[in-house]
Amino acid sequence: MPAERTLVMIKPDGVRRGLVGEIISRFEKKGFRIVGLKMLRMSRELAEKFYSVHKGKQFFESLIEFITSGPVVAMVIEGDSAISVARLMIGATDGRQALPGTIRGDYSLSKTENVIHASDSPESASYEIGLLFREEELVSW
Ligand code: FUP
Repeated sequence: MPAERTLVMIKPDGVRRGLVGEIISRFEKKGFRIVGLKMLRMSRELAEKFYSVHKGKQFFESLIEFITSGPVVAMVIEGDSAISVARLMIGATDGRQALPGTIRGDYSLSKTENVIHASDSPESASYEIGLLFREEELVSW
């Protein structure tokens, strides 16, 4: 399996709670290579694009409000099966159901404030990376 890239993003609750270092560390220790990293505060426009697949759903508005409520830390990680492995590491969407040992399982009790995002397919990975990073901000090493 060739190296793959995926987008991981620590949400505003994770930043507020001081979990940035801990979460980055988990991906590094797993063996992924960080090839892009930034802190930003999402605008409403960017957030609506980022979550466009959820437009029209009943939780869309609260999701946009939450994700724009403070800074996020976005990173692109690279490694074998990065997309599926990162999804395993973050755990189920609802922190109450996410298994202990996963990031959400260890740090969240909520379905909205669930600490972290990771792309769920090759298509969403390339869409989300493209929204948050310019080509020259990604470093191959
Ligand atoms: P995930 O891929 O696990 O982040 O989950 P989804 O793509 O299904 O949902 C994206 C985000 O929408 C979740 F991280 C949290 C939010 N959400 C809710 O707030 N309520 C819901 O019922 C479902 C999702």
